[in-house]
Amino acid sequence: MARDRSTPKQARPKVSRRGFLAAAAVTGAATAVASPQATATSASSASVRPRVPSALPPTMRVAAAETAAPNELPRIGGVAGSDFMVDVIKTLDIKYMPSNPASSFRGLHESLIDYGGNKMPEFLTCTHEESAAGMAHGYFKAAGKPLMTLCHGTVGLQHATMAIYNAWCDRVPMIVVGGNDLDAAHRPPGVPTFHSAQDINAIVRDYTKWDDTPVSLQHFAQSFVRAYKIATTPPYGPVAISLDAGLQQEPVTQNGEKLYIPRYVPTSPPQGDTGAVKEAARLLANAQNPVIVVDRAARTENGMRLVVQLAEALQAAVVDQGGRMNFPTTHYLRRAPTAVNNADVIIGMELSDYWGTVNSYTDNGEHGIGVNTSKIKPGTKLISISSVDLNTKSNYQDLQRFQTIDVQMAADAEATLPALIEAVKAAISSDRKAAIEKRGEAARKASAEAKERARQAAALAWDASPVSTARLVMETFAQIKDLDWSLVASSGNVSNWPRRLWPMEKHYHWLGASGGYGVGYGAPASVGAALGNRDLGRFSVSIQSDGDLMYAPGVLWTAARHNIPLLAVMHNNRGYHQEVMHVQRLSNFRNRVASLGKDMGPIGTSIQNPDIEYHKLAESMGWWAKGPIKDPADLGPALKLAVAAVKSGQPALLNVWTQPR
Ligand SMILES: Cc1ncc(C[n+]2csc(CCOP(=O)(O)OP(=O)(O)O)c2C)c(N)n1
Ligand SMILES: [Mg+2]
Repeated sequence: MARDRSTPKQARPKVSRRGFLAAAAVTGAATAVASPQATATSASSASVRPRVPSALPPTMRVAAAETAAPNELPRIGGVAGSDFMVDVIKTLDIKYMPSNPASSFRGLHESLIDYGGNKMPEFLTCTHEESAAGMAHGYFKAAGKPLMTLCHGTVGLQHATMAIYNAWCDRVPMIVVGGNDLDAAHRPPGVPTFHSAQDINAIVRDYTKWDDTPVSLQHFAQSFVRAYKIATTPPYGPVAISLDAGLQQEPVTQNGEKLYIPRYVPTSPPQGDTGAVKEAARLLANAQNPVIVVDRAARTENGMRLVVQLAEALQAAVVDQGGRMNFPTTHYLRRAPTAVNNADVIIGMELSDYWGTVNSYTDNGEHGIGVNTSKIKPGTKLISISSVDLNTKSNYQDLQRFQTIDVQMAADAEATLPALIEAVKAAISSDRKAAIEKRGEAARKASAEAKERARQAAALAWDASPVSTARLVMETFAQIKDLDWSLVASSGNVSNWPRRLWPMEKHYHWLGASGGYGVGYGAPASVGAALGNRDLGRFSVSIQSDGDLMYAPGVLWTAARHNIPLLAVMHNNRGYHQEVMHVQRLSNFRNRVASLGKDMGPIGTSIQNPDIEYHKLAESMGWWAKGPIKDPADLGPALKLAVAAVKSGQPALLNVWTQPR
């Protein structure tokens, strides 16, 4: 793709940007029935001035703007500004654009599909902006490339917010473009004005890394490339661009200067300071019991390899908190979170909650305010590598409680690991080698014992009906184990069985959770990740909870419409079980019996009476679906059929009734 190029010189168009917009608005008004204001004015000039109410009902024009067919617009000469925007977007190789359509970005929409050929990016029709942003979130974690999404002014962006917040907390990049008509003197009154704001980016400013409102086409080119760069420099995160409707529709006039597209060159990630890396290596090499804790340490396939190298060099226990696939579940150095208790040195890499890693909080204190205790021995040295230290947004509380750290690097863990591994190897003296070897032997024994315990726990209630979560998870694995599988999401709570029992060794075997714990992530993120996996030839499977699916089930249709194969195995416990337990605990605490109404859980926490027929819901939107499965003996055969459907290129859903968790 040519870069730094200019657009061809255009003759000055006959209709100016604002003349064109005003004409469109006037044409709309003229064809509608005369507005109340117009009637009032003509009446007053004829005879007595009638009383005009201070708050007028919506005019026909207002009502027509989003309910009637738009009027024919005059033809413009020259190149539309949004065609140039498409040229800019195409330099960044953004493959898809999951979006819900809207008039505030109609200029860009039309250019993308007609001038841009609906390729790079391809418009994926979404039924909710939250689903679109959730898809972009999941896609990035499977494919390692960001997507863009278009949102309609105030209202579309408001819908997208929770998914953007999850991506922010999960350190995932996406480019959010919101349509907005800025010029109050010229924008169409009525609905388009309700959908405009001075600054739509304010809606998401607290949880985006950067945003801008370009006021010229050249400004757009700079901002878009800058937005992409900022989003994809660790710590990754969403960015927002407010796109003026006038700027999209205005023809390219060039104003005497040539438009150009800045060339995109990736920024290298921040690496830990050499002195701090050496000090960390010295502490780790001389520790009796070093522990490595990882959450989003591995950004790429190579990240996992590096974590393994560091762990093996030290024969140190690794606690994988699971924000990403950081460490193989089959590795003998993998350990439970309690491993920190006996550590003398802990290195935390890209942890979302360092305080919570080394302290415990129990929500049942004497006064109902919780008990805080340290999990670690006094004097334990703490090391941290986290690029999130470079984020400085302050309103949302995703930085968690403050934790004092002995050696703290505001740097990307994956980029720092090669230097740290070298420094650790150099710092291990020959007399330490035997002790380190010995740690490895003990770890192998502990690992085998932990696996056996997990297997025994999974066997409990194996034949229960509704189906136990361990059985749900292991029957699923039995059907996919020979495929190149990827567990794209696990919503609700299935007692972490996949990460306890599935042999996960590739970086896409587990993609992590939502980040911000905003429920409603599972369904759209699974579809987005399945899209990324589809293009890479991988088989996608998700554990799909009932509560999560009902936030925005329309994403099921998007999966079928765009031929995205995904096996969704439902953990349908007929309720918001997490909340069942919260209300139950509070009732106990207050010496009361929780009121159940007619349901299983406290009022407000069950999803039953009527029971939702998720298989029918999915089927109605083009999925292969079966259920409800209540007898565990029926699960294996149904899964076999579902896997075959997914292999044929379809999404498939199994509605399985499960135990609470
Ligand atoms: C957007 C949002 N709304 C509400 C909550 C509170 N919440 C946390 S877990 C949960 C239950 C989710 O139900 P489901 O997905 O079925 O999982 P389960 O707990 O039943 O396993 C709810 C409502 C939340 N975290 N996010
Ligand atoms: Mg549930």
